[in-house]
Amino acid sequence: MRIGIACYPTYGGSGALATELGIELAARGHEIHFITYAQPFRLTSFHEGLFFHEVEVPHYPLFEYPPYSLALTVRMHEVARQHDLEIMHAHYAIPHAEAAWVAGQMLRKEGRNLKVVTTLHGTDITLVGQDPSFWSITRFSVEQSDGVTAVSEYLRQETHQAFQCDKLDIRVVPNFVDPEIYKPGRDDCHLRALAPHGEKIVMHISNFRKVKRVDDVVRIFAGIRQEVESRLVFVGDGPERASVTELASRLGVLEDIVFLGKLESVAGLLSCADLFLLPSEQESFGLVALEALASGVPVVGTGGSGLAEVVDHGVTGYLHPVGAVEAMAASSVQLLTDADLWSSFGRAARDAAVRRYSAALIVPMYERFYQEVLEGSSR
Ligand code: GMT
Repeated sequence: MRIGIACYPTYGGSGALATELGIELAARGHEIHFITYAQPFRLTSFHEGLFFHEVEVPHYPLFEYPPYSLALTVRMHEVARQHDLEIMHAHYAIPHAEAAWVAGQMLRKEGRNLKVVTTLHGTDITLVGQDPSFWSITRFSVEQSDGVTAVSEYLRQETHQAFQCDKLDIRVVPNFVDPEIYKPGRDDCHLRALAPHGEKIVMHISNFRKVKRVDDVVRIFAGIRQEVESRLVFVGDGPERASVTELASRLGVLEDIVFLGKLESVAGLLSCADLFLLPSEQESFGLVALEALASGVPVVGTGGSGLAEVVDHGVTGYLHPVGAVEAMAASSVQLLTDADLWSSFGRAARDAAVRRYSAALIVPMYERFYQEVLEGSSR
């Protein structure tokens, strides 16, 4: 198949997933065209059958807000014509689903048929899409898509509720991981640099937005630190970064925290971790938690959203209510101080990630869904 993929190219789970999907599909013989404003951050080497088309937004003094969606639509239209694309796969509804729909309408006028598949990832539905400035266009563009997928059952239900569209057919296609890239093993990890005195390594990776509750990460770590010699490794950056430093200093744990900033690849780091923390307000899925599980690292985080479909409470990690930092700290200490428990959780984590979420299992689900959309049988 000839497939366009529109996604956010910078740090974040939806862009990471979209890029990995493109790479996997190209390896399976499909022709893949990424259409976005920068080289996707996980697209670091040459892959046969995979192309990148940059969206350039012209600046003009009149434009206080340069119209990215328009430039994206025009690029989608151009690329779809030039390469005779059959499918445009929009990852994260805003603005990709709407742009793909308009590009499809432009092509229809020319007698061409471009099918639009939209994958809902998270805050496009649960946060941003519900802002009054975006609600109606998000609902419209999702409903107009020829096929819609969501990364979890939780997100499927949230979409039905948030957009009052419970008749809309949404296929759950979970996120996936490459178990050859994310795997246990500390031979080439950076353990000595991160924990020079053999401390346990607690890790958190995110874009430091409010929804991630990074302050809770620091509070949980402060609880762990009272009981266990440990260091907290933060990967990523974002708006809440300054508040993390301030809180850590107030709680007296700043010296035990390492900030690594934004990194292109985290596989080598994850395998060094003893524990991964994800205490988010809500997660539609929690791709990074899956990457931790695949690396054999148990996860402690919050239940009540999509993370509960990824982490099995009491088997591969522990989930507690949002804000329950003491309970999360206690579960973390339990895991870090009981070597047998930690090993059994680590093995179960790796096993569940490979058995339920390996790329070899999930990518064919997308292929079958594309085929259904092309045959018009998905709706
Ligand atoms: O929705 C977002 O916050 C952005 C998005 C991203 O680009 O990182 O994250 C979402 O998509 C990921 C990939 O499907 C999911 O693993 C994350 O759980 C989800 N984030 C939230 O739901 C907060």
